[in-house]
Amino acid sequence: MEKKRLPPGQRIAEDFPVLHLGEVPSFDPETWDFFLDGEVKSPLKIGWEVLNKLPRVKQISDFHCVTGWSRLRDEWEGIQVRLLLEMAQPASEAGHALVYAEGDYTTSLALKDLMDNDVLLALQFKARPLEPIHGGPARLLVPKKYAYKCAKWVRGIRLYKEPHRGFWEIRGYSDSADPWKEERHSR
Ligand SMILES: Nc1nc2c(c(=O)[nH]1)N[C@H]1C(S)=C(S)[C@@H](COP(=O)(O)O)O[C@H]1N2
Ligand SMILES: [Mo]
Repeated sequence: MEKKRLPPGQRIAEDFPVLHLGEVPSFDPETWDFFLDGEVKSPLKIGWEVLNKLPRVKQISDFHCVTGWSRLRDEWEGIQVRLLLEMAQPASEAGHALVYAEGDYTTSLALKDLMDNDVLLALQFKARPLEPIHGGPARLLVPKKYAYKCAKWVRGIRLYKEPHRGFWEIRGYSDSADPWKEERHSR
């Protein structure tokens, strides 16, 4: 039964592995902000307090790391990225995005993929604030892609006319990253 939820070449992780480069960044709610800019009509920069007043959704989602482990049916809560995009109003020429995290981590997504209802700026995991090691205070959740798209410690999104590759996408990992098609490496 669970097999139907498990993409090819993946195994279920009993724990929640912690996987990232560099240090866990510190979080100061006074200075933290989130931007949405580039090819938008109304660039956005919002602080932690304002972000927390936005409506949230809860969802059950799966999480697939390209190295082969998956977590199934976790409860996540956050703000739909779609809502943030609608606030910023993408320009008609905008088709691509880079998601920027603390440090040098970025990940690339097509704008249409970011508009999916299940793409969240996730703030809670299993009804508790997201732990710093898992990307707290805010990480991207893109359930339909390998988890290198789920940038931890997200600080903003920039829209572009042309595609731009993110950190792992430059280093040989697939830009489309569909676990059901095993799009692990770029070709
Ligand atoms: N900022 C940042 N986000 C990141 C990474 C990273 O190195 N830095 N690694 C990615 C990868 S490859 C995976 S599998 C997941 C792991 O998330 P977890 O540590 O919460 O399991 O985070 C993704 N997001
Ligand atoms: Mo990963």
